[in-house]
Amino acid sequence: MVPKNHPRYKSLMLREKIEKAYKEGILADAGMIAHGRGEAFDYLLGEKTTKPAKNAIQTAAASLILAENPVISVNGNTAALVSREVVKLADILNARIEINLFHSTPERVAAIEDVLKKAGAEEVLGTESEPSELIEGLSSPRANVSLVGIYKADVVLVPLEDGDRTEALVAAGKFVITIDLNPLSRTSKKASITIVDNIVRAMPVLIDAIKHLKRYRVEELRKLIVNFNNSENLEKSLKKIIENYMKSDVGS
Ligand code: PTJ
Repeated sequence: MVPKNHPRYKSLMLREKIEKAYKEGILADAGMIAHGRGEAFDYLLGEKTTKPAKNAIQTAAASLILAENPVISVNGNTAALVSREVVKLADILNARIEINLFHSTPERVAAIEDVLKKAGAEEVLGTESEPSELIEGLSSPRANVSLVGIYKADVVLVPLEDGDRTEALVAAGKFVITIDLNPLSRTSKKASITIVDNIVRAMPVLIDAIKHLKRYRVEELRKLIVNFNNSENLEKSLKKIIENYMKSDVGS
């Protein structure tokens, strides 16, 4: 049990969640490593939602509101950390939730479906019980997507993604939003919008932004999207890391 006054309480609690999810068969083995890499970047970001992240979140919210067929793609780490928020987000957007795994096994798909259903999801796509299609240019099991989910989607939220799939989704004409703590990753560079933040902080902010921006006119939302430049915004995230490092303003 981590004492509440521990300086790294929040981070250690996330580790506990990740460990538990691993033992429950939700997380891939590599999910632990991916989490560790995320922790390192989060440390350098000062474990805060930065200004560029907030900017990306606003734009992501606008894109998701304007989407005709928004889909939230869920992997092991996402299910382990933010299953309730995924369901909340899907509810307010009327979006579909789809499980899509890199290290896919029927057991993991079932365990993740169970977590999402327990979090309140009524429908979970990406299970073996519905028709699937192939996204071109991918050799991993991630190429298999639901016909009524990612295949048909215009906007896809794919947190903690790998570069190949982001690239393939963009090539398939999708508007791809990712959440990735690493501003240097291929996913971050290839996505239409990259939120460089910890998924546990970004999701509640994204949900609030959607609630707020839903009142805006379509033209105002479009303007937010047109004015956003992902490469420039990524550079700002990277600068934040460098600034923190130079000031030794991180760490506890
Ligand atoms: O559940 P599966 O089988 O689909 O596998 C999922 C993982 C995450 C193992 C797989 O997609 C993978 O190997 O991903 P990568 O290539 O390691 O990329 C994961 C990215 O997520 C890295 O750039 C990490 O920095 C980032 N990351 C890790 N934890 C978080 C995060 N970003 C936001 N919030 C986090 N909590």
